[in-house]
Amino acid sequence: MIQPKQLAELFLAGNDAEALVQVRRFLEEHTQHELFARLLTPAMYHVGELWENNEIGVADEHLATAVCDFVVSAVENRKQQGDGTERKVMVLGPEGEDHYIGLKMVSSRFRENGWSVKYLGPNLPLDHALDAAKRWKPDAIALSAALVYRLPVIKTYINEFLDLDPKPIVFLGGRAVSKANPEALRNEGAIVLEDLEQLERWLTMGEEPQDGYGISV
Ligand code: B12
Repeated sequence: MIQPKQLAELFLAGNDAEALVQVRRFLEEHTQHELFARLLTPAMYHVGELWENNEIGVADEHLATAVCDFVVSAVENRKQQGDGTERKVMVLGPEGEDHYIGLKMVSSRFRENGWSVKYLGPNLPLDHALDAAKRWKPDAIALSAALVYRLPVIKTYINEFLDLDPKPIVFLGGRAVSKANPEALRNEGAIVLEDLEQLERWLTMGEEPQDGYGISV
């Protein structure tokens, strides 16, 4: 079975065809959640390390991202159109945030768990996010932040979303969350999920997060 670093090499070589072959092979014995958590995320984190150490350049990292993006889309399980009674989630990154592969994975996991998803992508200004939420009235809004200095902006988004009527559940995740002190994020009223594993448990165990896996406030 392919390892994350080997997959990262295929990403960096721009070898989308072989990357997809390997990923489909992995999926013969693993779930989509495992693919995201155990193979694709570590592969991209490895790309990040190579970039940080100047072993690869910006163009290489962009190419790797594009291939990863392609693979995430290619393994998406699109089910039949729902009957309109599914729970609804809006998924987005705040203004200034360019990282979006994690958001796409989160969208996919909601979809596979039967939710109706509007993936609004990264870098969405607050006014537009609020406008979309007022029109669509989602049950939940999932936000992602990759960089710790994004957290003050995220807090503004959370507060504004929680003022909506009807009030959605607001999820916050992303690399910044797993690097930050969760205590600092507690009093914002969002459910802070440190990784896809925690999201999976929330999605499969129902509405009430249990202490110990989610930092629910
Ligand atoms: C690709 C990449 C880019 C691309 C993004 C392209 C894109 N469309 O996404 C580009 C070139 C735009 C970019 C830019 C920058 N980047 Co960048 N980037 C990366 C890289 C290599 C991979 C990102 C990625 O796709 N990861 C894979 C995904 C799946 O991981 P993830 O986002 O963490 O998501 C997972 C979890 O966090 C979680 N999750 C995420 N969101 C949510 C939400 C919810 C609700 C839940 C439940 C879970 C969840 O689930 C996901 C699946 O496991 C990372 C390395 C890394 N460690 O991630 C650096 C990295 C994040 N970038 C970094 C930096 C510094 C930058 C820049 C500031 C560089 C610069 N000087 O311009 C800019 C900032 C841009 C901006 N304004 O946002 C640093 C951050 C370091 C730090 N101190 O925080 C990193 C870590 C690289 C490094 N090692 O130095 N980057």
